[in-house]
Amino acid sequence: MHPEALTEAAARVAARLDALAGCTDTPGEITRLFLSPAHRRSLALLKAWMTEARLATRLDASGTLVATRAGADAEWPTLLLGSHIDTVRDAGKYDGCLGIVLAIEAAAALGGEALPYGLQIRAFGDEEGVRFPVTLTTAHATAGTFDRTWLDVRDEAGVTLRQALSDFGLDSDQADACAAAGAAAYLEVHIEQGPVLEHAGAPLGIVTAIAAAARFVVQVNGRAGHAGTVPMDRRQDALAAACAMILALRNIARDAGDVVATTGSIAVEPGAPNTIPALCRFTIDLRAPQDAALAAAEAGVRRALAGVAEAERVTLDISRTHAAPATACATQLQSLLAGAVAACGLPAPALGSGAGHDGMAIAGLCPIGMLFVRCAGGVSHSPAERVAQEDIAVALQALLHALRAFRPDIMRDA
Ligand code: HGY
Ligand code: MN
Ligand code: MN
Repeated sequence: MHPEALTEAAARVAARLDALAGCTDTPGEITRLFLSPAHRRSLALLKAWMTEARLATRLDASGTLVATRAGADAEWPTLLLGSHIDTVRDAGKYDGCLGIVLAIEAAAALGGEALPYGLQIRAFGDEEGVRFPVTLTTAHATAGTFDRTWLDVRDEAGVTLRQALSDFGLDSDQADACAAAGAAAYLEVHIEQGPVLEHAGAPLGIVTAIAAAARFVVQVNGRAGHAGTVPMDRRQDALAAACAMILALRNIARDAGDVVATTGSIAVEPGAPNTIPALCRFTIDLRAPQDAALAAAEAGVRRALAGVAEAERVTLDISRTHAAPATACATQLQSLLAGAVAACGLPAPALGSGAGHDGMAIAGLCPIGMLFVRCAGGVSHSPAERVAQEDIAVALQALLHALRAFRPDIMRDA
């Protein structure tokens, strides 16, 4: 692609990301939850851009927007390009969306150029798992591993996923019948969400593997009481106990070295300033590069929380709401992407991903590859998320190289 055309395309990608950022459920910030009005508005924008890029679009029953490039024979293997368009609360505008808008731009740049494979873009609607206490449901639908029990999980308003799909105009009974056919491989371009590329002075990086992850909801049950009359040594304070538990799990992660543990949300009942908390519910997000380290960390966390519960005379319920094993990126796709980045005259550092991605589910369908794009300060899941337009340009250039170099038969012994 000529430098001027590349600069123009990168500017278009940046402008489209700004337009998508306007699709929010909360004015003044970027919050776009699964099957929300903002999700619907973002789909309208993406469909228009996909149609402009001569892609045929359809929304599948799980809430994934599928865009298929014309010209491939039905029995040709397909290369999937994907990422997610849902966000965390008060998010940045690049996490997920960058991969989709870049894929559309690459399809448009290819025009009618012949490729020896089918090309499909999949915009997943539920990677963050913020609205419902499950995650990666749409990528699992594409992988053919959608669990029908997820249809009964409820959001904070008590709406089931089944109802939310139906309210969105989707047939929830078909949510587990959305598997992609003939997928030879999956590629995702995504911001790094960490500082490694910036420290290395590299705009792009090749992902080697995605860390193992597990999420839990912990409920601590104490006993409500009058804040002024219950002696300190007679309390069963659910919130004080939860605080001790959260600090204990943080210390376990700190001591383990390669484990990260986060409590991202907490709720207290009854929530009155002069009442000893009877109940506290909080989340745990636990990750480690390898499955064994994650399992050891989980065992340590369970032991520590049980010890605090006993000491504080409260009861404890820990339920795991998500688990995804460490997921390797196929060596063939790592080499394909490294060659594409090198063809752009750039270094191609390899790095692991501490963040989770749709590829963790898609790996159950076909081999996956990921290209990371540098983001300022490694900041993500924040409105401070930033990607330089020059880095968008080289990411597009590298993606085009990879698409032109990809041959399904390189995946033969993946
Ligand atoms: O949590 C994650 O790592 C991803 O952003 N969903
Ligand atoms: Mn993401
Ligand atoms: Mn994210």
